[in-house]
Amino acid sequence: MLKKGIILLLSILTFQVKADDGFRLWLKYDLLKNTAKVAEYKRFSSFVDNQFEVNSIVKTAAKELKNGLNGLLGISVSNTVKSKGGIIFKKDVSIPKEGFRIEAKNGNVIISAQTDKGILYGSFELLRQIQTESSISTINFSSSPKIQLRMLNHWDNVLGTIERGYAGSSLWKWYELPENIDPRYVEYARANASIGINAVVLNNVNASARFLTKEYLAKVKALADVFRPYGIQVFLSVNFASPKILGKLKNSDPLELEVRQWWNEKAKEVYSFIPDFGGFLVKANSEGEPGPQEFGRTHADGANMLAEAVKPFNGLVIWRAFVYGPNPKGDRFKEAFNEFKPLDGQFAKNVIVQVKNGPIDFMPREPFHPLFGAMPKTPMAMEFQITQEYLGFSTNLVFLPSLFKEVLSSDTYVNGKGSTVAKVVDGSVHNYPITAIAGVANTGSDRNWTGHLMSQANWYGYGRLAWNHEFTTEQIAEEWIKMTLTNEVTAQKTIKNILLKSREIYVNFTNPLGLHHIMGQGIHFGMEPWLEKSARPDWTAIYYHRADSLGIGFDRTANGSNALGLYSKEVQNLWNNPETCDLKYLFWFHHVSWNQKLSTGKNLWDELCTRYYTGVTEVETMQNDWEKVKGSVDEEIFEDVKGRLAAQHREALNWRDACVLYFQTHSKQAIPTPFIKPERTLEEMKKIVEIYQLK
Ligand code: GCW
Repeated sequence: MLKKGIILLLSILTFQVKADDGFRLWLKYDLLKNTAKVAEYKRFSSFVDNQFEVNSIVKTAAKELKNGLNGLLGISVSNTVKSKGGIIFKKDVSIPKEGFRIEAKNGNVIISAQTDKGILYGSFELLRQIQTESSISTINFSSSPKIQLRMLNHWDNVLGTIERGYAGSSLWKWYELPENIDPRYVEYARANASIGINAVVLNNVNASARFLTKEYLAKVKALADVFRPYGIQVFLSVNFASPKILGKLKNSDPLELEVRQWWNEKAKEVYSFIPDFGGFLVKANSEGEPGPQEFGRTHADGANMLAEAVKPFNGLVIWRAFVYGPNPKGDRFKEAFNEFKPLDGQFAKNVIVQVKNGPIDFMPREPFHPLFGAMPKTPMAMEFQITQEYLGFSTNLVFLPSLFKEVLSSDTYVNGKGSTVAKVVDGSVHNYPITAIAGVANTGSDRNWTGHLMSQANWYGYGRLAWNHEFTTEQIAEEWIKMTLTNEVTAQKTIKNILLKSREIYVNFTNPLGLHHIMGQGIHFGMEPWLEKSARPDWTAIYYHRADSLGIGFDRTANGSNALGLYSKEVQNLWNNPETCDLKYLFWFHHVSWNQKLSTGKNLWDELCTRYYTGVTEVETMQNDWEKVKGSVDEEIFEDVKGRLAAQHREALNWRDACVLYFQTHSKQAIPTPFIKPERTLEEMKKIVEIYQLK
């Protein structure tokens, strides 16, 4: 009996030690196996001495360090200060706000900063150095964020659903708040703080006015109180029609006195709940959301009204530029530019315009949005999407830092060579006084937060790039893998290789050569290149790919819509000749004949097929590579990723077969050798998509 009990107990214990459900993200703090390193780290970890001011953020830092070191080194870090062998927090006003320096000196490690947030980020950095087994005996480096506001935007709704969320439901339990504080809120805040995220927008940009009621403000306050010690400021998305909906005013015209007064009062109320509230994020006159244009006013009129309301409290207004109208003859690519560019200089000082990375909508690949660099007098925030709306939900492994980095390092040439998008966003090109970057979150109630465990790397990588856009994708992948998956070097290399190739693989089997917006209607999953009719012309696929008997692609040169003309001359020169245009962007800018010979040596049709077919075999390679790490990563994680890769393979086959068969109806050419023509027919592929569309 006793023996049986012991065996049971042992098996429970072993199970708990071994199984990893991904909940702890990259902050695992498991005992390090490298004994030499542990010995080195222990020399610096016997106590934490706070020579900084005591406040809740610094307390958080000390607590995190102690917990982390206890776990990683298997020691107990004490409060008793000695002269040597500890970690010391020190004030240094010469360090940029939120930045830090970590330095080994006189047998201690000193974390210096100007602000409490700097101490917090420095502490997480020291833990990262230890988690990734770097040397700290001679450590000496400084780091500070290049962008001031590093935000996560949640598209979470009042009823607990998440628009475009693929990892369960909302983390925010509105009905339980403010009384019940889910411990998970703290875990969420820790994860964000560890990568330098300092602001979150709690709710969907398709915003319910309910968030501005007293009842909800009390709930928002409860969350803000949890996040504050982690250096995270809270923002809300607001519904522009709130004065009418909540205030029962006759309209929400931003130039009406009573509307302005309503917002002023509302802002006062919000700040009475949350004194350090960040401000409002607004989606207006976009996809049916209300906005100032309903009253003949401009985006600037709308933004400035809100800016006036939050100004007394140092609040900000973040106004989105994601606008486009249903014009069958127009080009959606140009619309945000045409609406916003003329408003440059008209926005109040505390307004930031938030622009999606590309001109259409978070596609697997887009050229950078032409508004970056075009509004020197208006701070432009970057909006990335971390949740994989157009990138295969949480069944596809796609390492998004590759996409983010591609956009950030694109050169706008607005102030000469080197005026990259990153430098526009971080303010160095136009000296913006406020700088911001946002990522639409991929978090949800799933135990592992992001559905696909590998998508944790996208949350992590977004934060790291928001901190410093000069980090390389290699470095980010390495750090994340070491902290999250394994300390075995061969496995680390294999996984890194998978991550770094994954985005291009996804592009290959879905949207090669600059195809875009050919995904399943509404759901945005799977493929629907044949889509001809939708509620709006610019929601169809044919509007974008323009395939016909002659060729394929959207002519955006001066012969076509001339969207290319929105970029600086140097960028135009890069892309305006179909013979020399980077193949990545070919169909973004050119209608190219099926028989056109490309730089790859193949004709266009053959190249298109080659991309779709290789995309699928590359997914197979990812699957085979993943098999090699069996035994080096946790079993539960291994199996889960393996299963999702298999699902991805099925989807890649669907994309390939559907797209080559459909485009073949235009090209009228055979599938080139050595590829074998799909076993399924186009009609069969259409049925699969029809099923995706069933409600
Ligand atoms: O691409 C679209 C999404 C919508 C989203 C919108 C936006 C929040 O399909 O779900 O709405 O973008 O960014 O406003």
